Amino acid sequence: MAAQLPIPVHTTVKDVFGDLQTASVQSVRWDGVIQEFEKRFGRKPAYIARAPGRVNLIGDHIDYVLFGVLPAAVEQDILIACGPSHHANPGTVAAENLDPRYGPKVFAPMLKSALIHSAAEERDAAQTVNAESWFLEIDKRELRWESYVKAGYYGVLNHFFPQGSGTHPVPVDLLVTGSVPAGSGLSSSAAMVVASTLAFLAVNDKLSGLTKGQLVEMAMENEKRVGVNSGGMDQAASVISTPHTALYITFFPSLFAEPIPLPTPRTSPRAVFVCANSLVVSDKVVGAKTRYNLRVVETLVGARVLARHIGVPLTATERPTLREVLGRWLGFAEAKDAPSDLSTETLRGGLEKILAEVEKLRPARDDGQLGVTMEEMIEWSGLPEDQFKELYLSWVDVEATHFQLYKRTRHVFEESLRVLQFRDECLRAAASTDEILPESTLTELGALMDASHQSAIELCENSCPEVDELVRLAKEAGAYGSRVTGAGWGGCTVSLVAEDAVDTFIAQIKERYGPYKNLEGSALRQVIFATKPSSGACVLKFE
Ligand code: NG1
Ligand code: MG
Repeated sequence: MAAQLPIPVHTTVKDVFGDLQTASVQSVRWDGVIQEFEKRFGRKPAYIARAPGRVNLIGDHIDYVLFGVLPAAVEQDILIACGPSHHANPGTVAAENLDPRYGPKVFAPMLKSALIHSAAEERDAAQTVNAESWFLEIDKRELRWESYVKAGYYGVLNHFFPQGSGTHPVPVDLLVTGSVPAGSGLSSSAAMVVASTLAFLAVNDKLSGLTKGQLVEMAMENEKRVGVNSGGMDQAASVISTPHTALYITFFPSLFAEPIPLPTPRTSPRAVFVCANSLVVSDKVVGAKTRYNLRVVETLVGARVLARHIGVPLTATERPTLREVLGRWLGFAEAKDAPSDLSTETLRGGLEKILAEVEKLRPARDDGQLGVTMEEMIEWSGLPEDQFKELYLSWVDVEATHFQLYKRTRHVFEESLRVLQFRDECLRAAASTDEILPESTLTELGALMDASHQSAIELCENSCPEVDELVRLAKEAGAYGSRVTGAGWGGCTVSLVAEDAVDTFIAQIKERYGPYKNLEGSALRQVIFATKPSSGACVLKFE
C-alpha cells in the first residue's frame, strides 16, 4: 500500500516527473537552482529535495477529526538544494533563499544538556517535549521563512541524533526555492516542512529504509512546531501523491492512502480541476483568535457530547474524535495503529445513520445561531469544570465566548459522506468499460463540490466574501462545481471545468473578479490555473 513504499530517490529530473514534457520544462528551473547553489557555496549540491503543494478536491476541516480526505498534489512545489558544508560546528546550517525578500540565515541546533541554566532553558521547556535532545529556537509568534526549515530539521535531529548516540549531524548548506504561493490554501507550509525534513534526512544519510508513511508522521510532528493543531492531510498529500490521481487518505486507526483515478480523461467532455486564488491571505489565526484551533476543540467536544447522547461510554480522561466515536457506536473496537476493519461501505452507512442523531446537539435557545456558551458546553459534557478545561482547553490556544458544537459536527459527518460519495463516483467511472463516460459523472462530482462549499459557508464558517464571489463567478462561467479548498478564510477555490472550456472559463473569471483585472501572462497564470495532479515528494541525488 502506498504509505509503505520507500521514499523515491532519483538521479535525473526526467525520472522525477516521469513524462518528458514536464521534465524538460522543470529542468530549466532545477538547473537554475544547481547553478545558484554553486555560485553561493562554491560547489555543487549533493541533493535536491522536492515536495509539492496540494489542492484538496473535497473534504475540508475533517482530517483532524480523522475522517478521510481527497487531495491531489499540484505541480507547484518547494525545492531545497543541499549538501554537507565545511562549517566547524556539527549541525550548523547556512540557509539561503532564491527569493530576494528572504535573507540568508545561519543557525545551529543546541544540545539541551548544554542549555542547562541558560536563558533559553525556559523557552525550551515551553516549546519542546522534554525527552528531546535538541533545541532550535522557533518563535511561533513571528514565523519567518527559515522557521519552516528549522521545523523540518527538528524531527531529524531528535529522531536520529539522540543524546549519547555518539553521532553528530553534519553541517549543511542549503538553498530554497518555491512556487507554491504562501497563504493560498495550497499548503506551502507543509511543502516547506516536508522538503526540509527530506533535505536533512538525505544530507545526513538517513533515508534508507524510511517509508513514505514514516516521513508523513515526521513531517506532521515537525509542522506542529510552526503551525496550528492541524491534521495530516497536507503532509500525506505532499509525500504520497501519484501523478494523474487524487489520493484518498484516512488517518484512523492508522494512516492509509489509496490513489483514486480521476474520471476526467474518459468523460465526454473531459474535465480538469482549476485553482483560483482569491488573493485574500488565508490566516488561521486572527488577532488572539485561533479560529482553526477553535474548530479542533469544537469537534472534539462535539464528539464527547454526542457520545453521551447516543450511549457510547467514555472515560473521564479520554478525548476521542468524531471518527472514533462513530466507529465505537457501530460496534467496532478499533485500536490505534491497527489496520481498520471498518469498510468504506459500513462507514458510509454509519455516517448516514449517525446524522439523524446530530440534531441532539442543536442549541434549544432562540439565539442558538451563536452556539453554546462555555458554561453550557461544560454542562453538556458531563465533566467537572476543572477536568473539562484540562482535557479540552489546556493544550491549545483558543479564545471564544461561544462554541458551535452542532454546526461543526454536522459539517464533519456530511462532508465525510461527500468524500466517500466523490470517491465512489470516481472509482465507478474508472471501473467502467464504456469508451465514453456520461457527463452525469461530472455533474454529480460538481454537485458534491457545490454542497461542500455551502457547508463551508453555513456550518464550518470558513469561507469569506471574496472566496464566495469567486465560487459564484466560477459557476456562472460554467463550472460543474466549485468550492473553497484547504483551511479557508481566503486562499484558493477549486472548480471542476470542462477541458475544452478552460480558456474561456479563465478569461471570464479574469474579466469579472476585481483583483485579477490588471493581471496578465505569467502573473495571471500564477493565480488561476488548471492543475495537473503531480507526483509526491522525492530526492534527486547527484553522483
Ligand atoms: P491549509 O489549507 O494548508 O491551511 C489546513 C490544515 C489541514 C486541513 C485543512 C482544512 C495545516 C498545516 N493544515 O490546511 O490539515 O485541516 O486546513 O481541511 O494547518
Ligand atoms: Mg498550510
